[in-house]
Amino acid sequence: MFQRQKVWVPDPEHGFIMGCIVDLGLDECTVQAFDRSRKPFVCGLDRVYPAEEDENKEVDDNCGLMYLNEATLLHNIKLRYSKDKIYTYVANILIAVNPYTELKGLYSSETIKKYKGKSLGTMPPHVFAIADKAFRDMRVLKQSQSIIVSGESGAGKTESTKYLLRYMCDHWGSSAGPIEQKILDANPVLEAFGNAKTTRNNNSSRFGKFIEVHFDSKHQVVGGFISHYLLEKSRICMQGPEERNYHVFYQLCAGAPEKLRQQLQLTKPDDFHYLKNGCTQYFVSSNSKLNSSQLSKAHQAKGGLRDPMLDDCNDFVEMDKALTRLGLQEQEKFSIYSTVAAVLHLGNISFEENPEDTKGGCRVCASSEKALNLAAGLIGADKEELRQALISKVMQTSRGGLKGTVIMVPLKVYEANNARDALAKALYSRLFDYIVGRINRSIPFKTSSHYIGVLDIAGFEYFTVNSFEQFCINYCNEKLQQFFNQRILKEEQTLYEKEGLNVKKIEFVDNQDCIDLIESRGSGIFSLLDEESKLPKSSGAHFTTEVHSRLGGHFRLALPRASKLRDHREVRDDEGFLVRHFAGAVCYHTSQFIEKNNDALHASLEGLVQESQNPFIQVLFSNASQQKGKLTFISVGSKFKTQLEELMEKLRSTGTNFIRCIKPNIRMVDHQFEGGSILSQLQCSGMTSVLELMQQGFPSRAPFSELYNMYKNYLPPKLARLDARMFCKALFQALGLNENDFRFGLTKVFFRPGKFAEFDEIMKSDPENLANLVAKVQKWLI
Ligand code: AD9
Ligand code: MG
Repeated sequence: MFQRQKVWVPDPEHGFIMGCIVDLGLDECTVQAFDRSRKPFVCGLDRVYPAEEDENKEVDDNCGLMYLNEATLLHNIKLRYSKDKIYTYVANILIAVNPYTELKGLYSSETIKKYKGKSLGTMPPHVFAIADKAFRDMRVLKQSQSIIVSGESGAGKTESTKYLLRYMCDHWGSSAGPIEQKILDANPVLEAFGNAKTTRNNNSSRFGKFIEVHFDSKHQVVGGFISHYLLEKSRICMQGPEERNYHVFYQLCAGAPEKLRQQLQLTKPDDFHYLKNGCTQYFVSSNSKLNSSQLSKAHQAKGGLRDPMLDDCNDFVEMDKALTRLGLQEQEKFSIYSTVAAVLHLGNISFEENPEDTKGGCRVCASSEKALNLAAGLIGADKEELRQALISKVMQTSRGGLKGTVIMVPLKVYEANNARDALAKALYSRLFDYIVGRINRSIPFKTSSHYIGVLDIAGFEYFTVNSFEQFCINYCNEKLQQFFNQRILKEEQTLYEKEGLNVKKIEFVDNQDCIDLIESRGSGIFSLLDEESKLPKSSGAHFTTEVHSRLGGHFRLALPRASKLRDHREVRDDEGFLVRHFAGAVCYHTSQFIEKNNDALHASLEGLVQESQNPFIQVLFSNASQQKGKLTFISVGSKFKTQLEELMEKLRSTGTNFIRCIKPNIRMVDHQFEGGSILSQLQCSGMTSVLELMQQGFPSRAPFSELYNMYKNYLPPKLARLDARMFCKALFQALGLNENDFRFGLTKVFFRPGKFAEFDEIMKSDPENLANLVAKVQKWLI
């Protein structure tokens, strides 16, 4: 069937290249690429796709292509991207390619106005069109809506989310009223505390969020609510090469007023252990609104590096103003900044072996006394108590099942380092929780009728070494993928069947088995991890062995292959496991799973912060119920599982819209399209699996009654008296619409992608046409 026809064949670099088939076998073929420098090569027939006749034709909606497959999808996105058209639909799903450059007018107020109230497909694809659809669906269907934004790091999720919120907030509110402003102000604050420069994204969100904008019955914004997920805690104490800690640390060092910096004893990032492992540069652009002395100080410290996207001085000012607008007084802001400073000073406490201690204990280095003093002061603890809490832990001896006396166990240097880092992480992550909570309290919350929620959460991840963080995020993506499947595929199919549309049944791989492997109560990986964590002598190796012995037969689980886990060393089976995710197999390195899964501080530290003289620190730790001397375990995995279940419940109860963000290249530059990696992103986001159904399906639909109500006023009363179904049939017949473009179900008309919009245009456009139409309908009825 393909002979001499233009086809797309797989290519690791470009995704697909164009060629023609020169020899055809049973399930293989020989292809000659149009690029004649390449020799003919053999390729499996199942990976060869027909190409469009006109290879320069690009369409707003991929469903408008003659051949809808992953190769034409990729090519269409590429053609459009080359013309700065970064948005493309696949039916109602929006694909957004990060332009890495400002596209003129793309998000202007004029553009916002143009999208107001327009059906999806009547205007070029845009995030605004999705926001508008969500809003209209909320109004018409009287149902809350959600917009799920996904993609890999740097793909543009957070930027898209900001545009969606802006559209919702300054679009319908009384021109960015006070509530809308607060919702928008949340962002610079969340980014300061939860974003960091990584090698993949200079402004990478290291947490997930679901932002709800609430509306009243008159569709005015009346409130907002933010839920956050999984702040990356390891970054607080350690960053990879070329990466930074959370922005706020540098913002404070660079942009805080002199007085505040002195009070908190903040100097340049290089002076702090927690900042100097990665990259310590300040980022200051020359257009900063700082006075000259601040600027010159910041410039001295920043080294030669400039980044137009990051400006720590100015960002501090913006973040501080946003906190003020959110209603925080000077004292509360001071408490927040003090906690940030406490983390930095805490990080500067180092330990050394104590030669006087026969049990191998350690002591605080003499050079760290100042840091110890500062940290204790900021935490509101006694310096000596902090010292004791860091270099020893309290334990209860038990004899014959009876609780014995409380004893102090000295810690080794590495244990004291861990204790210090655990305290720093606890302080910072609780501060982050506090800030989100505080933002929520500051956004008013009158009775709301419905909401639109935007989910900005990391997509599927696989690195050279994958740990607990990737395990959690990939688990989350399995759940979201299942939801995507259910919404787009299952529901479509069920509906087609119900409506008797006779559309071929499409199979898709359900990933419930993978989800069960991870989350099943009692036997899932999370449960095994919690079980292990509660053992007196838990270990990563024992946990991994348990996973393999108890879940060994599971199709989705395998032993890691040595080469996959680490590059240069043989790896033992007890160091990890492999999960076959929907988007590919990932090896997890389990050595830190136990530690990362535990949110509890050891008892002496917990006691220290709970009894802090600083009321703010007390508030941060007020919900921790801990008995003195008892080592508890707070499971990060279980908490995330519960949070995720709540999120899924919300998503299930809303109407959903999907935005798939794509990162065009790893260099983070404009106008560079790396086909191979983009194709893999499309596969990971489940886009390619959705194509087959879309191609055959009818994604737009409208109940007869809805069509009737929409158009009855356009036609004479005689016709308007017809029953809704009859009315629609007459209308379609008279219009002479192509039967391939629509189908009549039992209750609805189903349209091929884009056809509903076309139909609507015909109906509403020119009156002369309509008069002809009426005549035709009448004729058809006689
Ligand atoms: V991460 O998972 O949080 O690491 P995101 O959120 O997917 O990631 P982000 O939105 O932060 O990526 O985008 C990365 C960078 O791309 C931004 O800082 C901008 O410099 C750039 N970007 C993204 N979207 C746009 C856009 N629509 N127009 C211009 C953009 N630049
Ligand atoms: Mg982000």
